[in-house]
Amino acid sequence: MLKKYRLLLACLIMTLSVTLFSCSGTSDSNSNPDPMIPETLQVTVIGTLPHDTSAYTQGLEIHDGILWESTGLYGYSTLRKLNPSNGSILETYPLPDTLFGEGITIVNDKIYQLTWQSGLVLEWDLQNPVLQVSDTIETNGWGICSVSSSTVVTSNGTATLSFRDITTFDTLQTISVNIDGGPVNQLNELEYAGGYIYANKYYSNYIYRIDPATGNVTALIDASSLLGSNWINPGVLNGIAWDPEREAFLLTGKNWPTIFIVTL
Ligand SMILES: [Ca+2]
Repeated sequence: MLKKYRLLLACLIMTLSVTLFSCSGTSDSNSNPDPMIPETLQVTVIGTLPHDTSAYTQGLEIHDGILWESTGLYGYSTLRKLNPSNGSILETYPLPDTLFGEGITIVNDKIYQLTWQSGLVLEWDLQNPVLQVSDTIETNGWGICSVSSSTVVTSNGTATLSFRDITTFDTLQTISVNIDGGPVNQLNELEYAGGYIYANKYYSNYIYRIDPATGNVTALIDASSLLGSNWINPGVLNGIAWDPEREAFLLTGKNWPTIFIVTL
């Protein structure tokens, strides 16, 4: 008889626990939805281009029907001119062995290329690319994009983006990129399209869509589906270029075999 009561008691406790747990779960999922948490967008691949697996991609940009790429590492850094129709390399412009290439952007027929730790901003004439030093910056160079004919935005591996005057590279203002108030660190390659700054976070397969006025992340773009499971040592996603003709993004990464043409 005692056994029977014990069994009954155990059943009652279990039923009560399940009910409480269930109520608690329901309550959590229905209360306090946070409107500040941005939506997550998936990428849809609409085409691919081959990509040089020796390219340690640091920046990607399309300008007047040409795809430009910056590659990094000491002794291997380059500026490259690519055919956006088939991915072929049209020209390669090597950097001195002492410089580590980073992001690029094109403004007023000049290609601006950041370098990692030298503080030097490199400038190339678009029609006849010859290396010159344009300016210096006071921080590491990671990513760069242009938001107007007079202003570029740079990243340096933190959550801060700096808006700079194109003629001096002096900082005009900074924004702190955040999701619901929390900083998004290690911002790297940048792209400006449709009024938003797009940035990828180092070692992440997410691209962040950022409101340039506030630094708020308005959407997360999940690019993890692009990584091939059979790739040998795939590097991180680090190339974002908006293609106005295709109305699509070109995405690639360090030493990836493929440039993906994607819509969101
Ligand atoms: Ca870019």
